[in-house]
Amino acid sequence: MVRGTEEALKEHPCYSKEAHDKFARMHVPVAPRCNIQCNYCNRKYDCSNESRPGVTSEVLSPEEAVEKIRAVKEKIPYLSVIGIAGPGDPLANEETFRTLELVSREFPDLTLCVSTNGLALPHNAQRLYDLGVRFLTVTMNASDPAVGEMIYGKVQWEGKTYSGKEGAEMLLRNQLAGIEKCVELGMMVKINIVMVPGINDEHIPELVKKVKALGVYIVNILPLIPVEGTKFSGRRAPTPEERKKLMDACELDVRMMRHCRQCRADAIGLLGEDRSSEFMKMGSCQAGCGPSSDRSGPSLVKVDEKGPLRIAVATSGGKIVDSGFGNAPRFDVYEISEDNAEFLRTVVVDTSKNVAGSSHKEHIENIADLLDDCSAIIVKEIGPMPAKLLEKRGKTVRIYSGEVGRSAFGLRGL
Ligand code: CLF
Ligand code: SF4
Repeated sequence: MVRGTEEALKEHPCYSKEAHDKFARMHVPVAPRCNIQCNYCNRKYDCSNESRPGVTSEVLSPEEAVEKIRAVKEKIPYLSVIGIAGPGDPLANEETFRTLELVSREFPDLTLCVSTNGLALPHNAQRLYDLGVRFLTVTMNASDPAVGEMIYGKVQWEGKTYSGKEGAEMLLRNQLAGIEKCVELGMMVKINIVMVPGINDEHIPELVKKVKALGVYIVNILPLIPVEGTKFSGRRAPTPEERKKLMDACELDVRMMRHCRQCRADAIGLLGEDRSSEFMKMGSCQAGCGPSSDRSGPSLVKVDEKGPLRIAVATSGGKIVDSGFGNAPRFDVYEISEDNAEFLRTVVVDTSKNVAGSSHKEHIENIADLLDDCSAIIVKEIGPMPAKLLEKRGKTVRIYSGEVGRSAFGLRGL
């Protein structure tokens, strides 16, 4: 039985601003294939320190997804939404439908949410509805094919590949027809728009008016994330001021989402706290530094044997272990000896160098260089790539969330 949509709306962290810091969503990455190519998308890079749509550290089968939901639900009782948002297009993957079926059967209390490019939506709207989906997002960046052709590469539809204006026309036509059908069925439709300065920024108000007329519930204008290896890698993201100005103007026509976190395809937790690395598949993290407490667990930092030991802690303010390895703005280095921890220095990291793609790898290597005199690193989370790199360098990694103190260091007593 599907939960009442009104009731579910109040607990949906993306659709309701009031819910965003109280209820969690979990994305299950069961959909690796895509049927179009957006000029800003590159799904090649895979690292849990890289947070943007299209990125995941693992792809799950529908059965694995259900198993993972069981584990997450136990740890996160305020989980309210299961979303399928990639890493490709959910509707281009039959696994999406199998997952929805299994999840709705086992967890009728959870709300189902799907995010799609909309190409296959007219053919699947009824199917999604019948499986219990009431919250649907379409990422739509243009309503004019002349603008659309600058954003999309190829479009694959019914065994043929289209490009240029023809491809954009096909996609936009299906998006509009799909949105109309979903609204008619009574779904809460959200439109995500990627704002690309110089390409669609001036066209967005017209697009918003068009989708508003179709009866969408809310619109979300996201900034372009320029990603290496894509056509738009050299383009700039809009400034926060430019985006705010556009959102303010469009808000006169439609409800505007302003709390989006541009989540990964495997994001888990409240919108502001991604806990996906805590629940990674056993063995997916090469250094064995997976979740902290609910599986076999990371190796604890050993402070005996070889005398003084230097440990780096990922902490933004010095008091709490609150950062991932790749996105930490600062590490505090401690020397541990004879059951004591003595503060040595703070290492400040230039996070502006943390750009998706190969520069991201350089960023990770630079941090490892800065912490080269440390034998162990304590972080809130870490992805497979940095974990492997640290393992190669002989470092011990500990995943820990909580205060920087004796327990974080693995020391006994208070
Ligand atoms: Fe996921 Fe999207 Fe559903 Fe939310 S995300 S499928 S509607 S449950 Fe939310 Fe993440 Fe922004 Fe998406 S913050 S990227 S809007
Ligand atoms: Fe990437 Fe999504 Fe565009 Fe497909 S629809 S190319 S997964 S951004």
